[in-house]
Amino acid sequence: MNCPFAIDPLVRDLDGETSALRAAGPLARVDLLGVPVWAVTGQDEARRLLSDPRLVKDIGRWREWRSGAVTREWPLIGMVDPGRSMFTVDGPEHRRLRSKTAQAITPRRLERLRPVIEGVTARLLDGLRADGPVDLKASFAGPLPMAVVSVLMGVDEELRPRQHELWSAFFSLRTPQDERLAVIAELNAVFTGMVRARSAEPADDLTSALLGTDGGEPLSEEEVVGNLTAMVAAGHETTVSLIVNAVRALLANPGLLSRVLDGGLTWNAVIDETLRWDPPVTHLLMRFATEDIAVGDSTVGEGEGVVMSYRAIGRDRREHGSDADVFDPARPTRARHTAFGHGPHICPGAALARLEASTALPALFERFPHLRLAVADDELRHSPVLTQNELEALPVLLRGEATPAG
Ligand code: PLO
Repeated sequence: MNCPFAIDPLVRDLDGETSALRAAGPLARVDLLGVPVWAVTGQDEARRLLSDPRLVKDIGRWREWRSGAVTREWPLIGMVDPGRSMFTVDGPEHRRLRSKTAQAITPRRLERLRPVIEGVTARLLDGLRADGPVDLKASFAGPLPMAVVSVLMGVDEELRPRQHELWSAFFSLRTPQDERLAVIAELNAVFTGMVRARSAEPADDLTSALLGTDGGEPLSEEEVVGNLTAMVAAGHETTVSLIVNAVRALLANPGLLSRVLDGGLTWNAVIDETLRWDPPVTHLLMRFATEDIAVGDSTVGEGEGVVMSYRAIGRDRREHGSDADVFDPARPTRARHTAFGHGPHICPGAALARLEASTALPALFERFPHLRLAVADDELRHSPVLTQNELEALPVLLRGEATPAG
């Protein structure tokens, strides 16, 4: 306990770290860039804690924040103190901030976005050059979710390329902290500008709907900016990895891939198993205990911080059996993951993420059935992003061969 396990900000050995965390127990004491916190690695414990109202998002409850041990200089501060939005409040306030967004992205409402997703997918596939290696992350999995969430929220086309740069600087732990604080300020300025434009002239997008007065007490400008920022961050950063990680898992398991292509395994099974085995979110920051909470043999003390270590949670052997480290879309427990969270804050965009992945993946393999990795699987590297499970790149050969095919 004096020398807790340190999470590596450069993510040099994610599988090793996931195993070590799981071995440390369902509640592990870890060092998060110099700050001690609890990492939840057990499925059952995660479900219990995520529906426990004594665990809240308000950073004002954090002992390390109150004591001044954590300040704006801490590299992860943008994840835990990002201002007011549905991501940072609980209880009735949370319901008020979240309801309009959640209602706007129900499966039925999403049908309106399906043609957008199909169109962007087809356009990106058309743009892939089949001769030589292609980075599927940069050229396919990356642009799709950003385009979709931009249409949903109404982010102008011209703003999108800069958004990619800003978010990757925001998440990367190689970004110097003064630069990250400047990035956060720029994002805030961009989204505040967008919200003011929509409030002067509403459009047919969710940002305008969030400004609307129908249904309950209206949201303040800060709240709409917060929700918009949260949606864009969550909507693109995570879905990119869902697609990339699923493609990677299939390319490493050609036998499974053929079963999927023959219809013996569904794409939904692949998507769930990817969410369990290699989820887009490695660690979700952070919740704070408003009083002592006993969990099994441990007690989360009042004021202590709790991180949900979703990648370790998905590998819980009590939930998924002794072969939990194996990628197997046919496993009966594949959907018993909490990669979208659990309880009041459960991902409001889950159905959208699933719709994007279940459109992009079959379309990709239909167009390029001989797709394969251009490097060995163990040469793939993670980005220096502690919270998101993100590969640096996914180099592939679209036609399965090194030389241009005829
Ligand atoms: C990103 C910075 C924003 O200012 C606030 C914000 C809200 C939602 C967060 C997002 C940040 C980071 C990525 C998160 C997202 C919710 C879901 C997504 C954590 C902190 C996940 C699961 O990765």
